[in-house]
Amino acid sequence: MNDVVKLERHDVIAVVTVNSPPVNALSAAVRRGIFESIKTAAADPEVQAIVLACAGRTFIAGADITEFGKPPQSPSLNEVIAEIENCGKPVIAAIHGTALGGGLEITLGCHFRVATKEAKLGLPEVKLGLLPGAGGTQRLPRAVGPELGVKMIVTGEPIGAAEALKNGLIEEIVEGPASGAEAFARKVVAEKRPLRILRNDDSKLAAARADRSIFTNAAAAANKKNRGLEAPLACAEAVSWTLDLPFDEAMKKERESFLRLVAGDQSKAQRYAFFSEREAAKVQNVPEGVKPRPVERVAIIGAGTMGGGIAMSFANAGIPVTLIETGEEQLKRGMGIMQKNYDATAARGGIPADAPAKRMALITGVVGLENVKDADLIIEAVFETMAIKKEVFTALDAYAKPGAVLASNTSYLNIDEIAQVTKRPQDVLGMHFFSPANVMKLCEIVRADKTAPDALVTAVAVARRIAKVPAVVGVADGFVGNRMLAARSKQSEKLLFEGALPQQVDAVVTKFGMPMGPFAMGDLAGLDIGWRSRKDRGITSPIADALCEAGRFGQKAGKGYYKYEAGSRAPVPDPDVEKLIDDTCKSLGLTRRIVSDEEILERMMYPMINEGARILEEKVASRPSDIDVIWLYGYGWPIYRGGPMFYADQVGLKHVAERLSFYAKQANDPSLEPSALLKRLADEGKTFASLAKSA
Ligand code: 3H9
Repeated sequence: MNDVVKLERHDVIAVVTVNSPPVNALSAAVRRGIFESIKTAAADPEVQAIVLACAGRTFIAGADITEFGKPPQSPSLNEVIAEIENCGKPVIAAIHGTALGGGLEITLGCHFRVATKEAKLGLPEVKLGLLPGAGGTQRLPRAVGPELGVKMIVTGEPIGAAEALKNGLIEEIVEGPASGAEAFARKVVAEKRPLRILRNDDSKLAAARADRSIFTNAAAAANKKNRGLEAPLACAEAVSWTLDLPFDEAMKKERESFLRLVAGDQSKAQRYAFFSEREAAKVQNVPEGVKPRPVERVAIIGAGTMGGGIAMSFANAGIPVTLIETGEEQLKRGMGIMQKNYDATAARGGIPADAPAKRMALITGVVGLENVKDADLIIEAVFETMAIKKEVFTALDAYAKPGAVLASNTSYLNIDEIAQVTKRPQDVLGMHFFSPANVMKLCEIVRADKTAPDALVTAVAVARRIAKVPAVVGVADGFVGNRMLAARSKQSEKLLFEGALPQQVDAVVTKFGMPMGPFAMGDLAGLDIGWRSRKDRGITSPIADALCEAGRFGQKAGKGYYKYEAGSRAPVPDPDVEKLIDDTCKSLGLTRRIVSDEEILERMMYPMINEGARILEEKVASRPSDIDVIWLYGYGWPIYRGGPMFYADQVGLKHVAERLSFYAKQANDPSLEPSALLKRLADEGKTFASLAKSA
């Protein structure tokens, strides 16, 4: 039919094959090709059934996201689906890989669906800030019932072939997708099976139409984790129209809702996050064709919270791990915590009942660094002290096999210095995981001075294999994320001296969409850690020090910046803290003032953005989008705000720069002055995004 869609005839069966790598997204050419193929096959008197299949690694993975926001080209996806649905001959979708978004919607216009056993089917539009815009909100609930339908559409999570079969989304599980679908098509023809046209089939809606709570309960359950997001609510509302409105009217409303969301700021931010995440995995400044080294076994040094979490991430991906401790006691403790963690997840239904045993079997706990000898990748996760790190790396140099990648999970320390103690600095880099490491998706991959390109791409590839989002950064104190966080912490502390209270600052930050404010976060991490480190370095921080002197170490002590009821993690504002802040300020001769929420927000965000700009100037990060990825996946930055650099572009760099200058003068703090890069972009009326384009 065209370059990307082929039409063949196998006697009475027409086979339409989409071949548009990498994921067969529904570009205008693909839509046109399918439309014309169906029309041709429907008009061919010899053809009795039509199979729609895909070449390559997957069935259609959705609309072409890069086309959003551009002038629409016909035929629209709805027109393609209508052509299929109304063609009068059985159309069978042959699904393999992932049938997602518009890809699944096309199959819902088909009369039958078959899939291979590893296939996944879903409507993930919500993750891009959208709702399914080609009938998915109306046809999927008709196929699987409104309970599962609303769950799949609101969470965006796909289901596997077995569940799809159980719930009537597919008719059969087949071996080869196209050949299986063809055999199925011959059966349909022989049996003269009536076409199943979902738009006309309300049978699965009857129960929820009679008892609305079936739907509302399922919608509420699916919508639990969506603070601040518009799309999940729009998704649930659209599915509810299956119960209340005629199909065509609901389709009109679905379209309107889709167009509203696709033009909105949230979806723009979420689509930006999707592409930024993929961009981050493309390592810059490595020679073309560099291949990752093979990694079959990993060793992790240290079975503490970080080491254990990292080990679990590998075991979750089926990669065998040697977990190494200095003594039996520590090892037993670490192994016990992982087991408990897995058991709790299985008890919650988060993983299958047999998963804890299977995953623990992949983790071999041993004592002694000499046990790293078989590992292709070694990740050190011991105490954050340079002397200890150096000791460990000296030993790794002695025991690791040639070519093994040696990674440190340090969150601050200089990897160049660590690499120097080995005779193989080309194999040394940082892999900075975020706590809890088995949950948080970010991995900052730190490229040191001498890191070899193939060692670097190995770390990136491994991170992706264990379902982490890698972002390559350079050596710097705190790398990217923690360095920017330090800029924010400095301001949050200052705000207390000037007149704000912890609960006011935290409320502004959480209202913005972050999961926690800086003070609740401090309480969670433990205030004594910073106190000890300040003492070591001869630094004071009068309010934080006074809290620690009063035994207020945070959550673990039941009190910190807040108080905590026994057994509760919920921070409760404490008048004693207010008094402590007041007294400290008085003793320092400081007069407190009313600080507005607007000032708090600007002083929490803009200094961080300024630090991000410095990080770009210094080439510690190579793309603004990498910085955004780091904040999205390591610090819980709200996805609908895209990341700090994206947010700054939305606010306008001129405004950000002006406010920073203002606060620099107000606080007599020259470090708040806009960085050279920020100032230049602001003066030229440009954005951080323009840097990526010019690169
Ligand atoms: C939708 O369908 C709306 C409709 O309801 C209504 C319309 C009216 N478009 O992730 P990978 C690119 S919304 C364009 O690394 P994997 C991706 O950028 C859509 N490009 O591979 C990357 O490019 P590059 C609903 C896309 O194997 C390359 O493909 N669908 C699209 O790890 C490989 O991607 C979704 O939200 C796309 N739709 O994972 C599904 N998808 O190599 C989104 C991918 O230049 N996609 N690319 O960096 C995914 O979830 C994953 O890509 C998938 C493959 C699971 C398919």
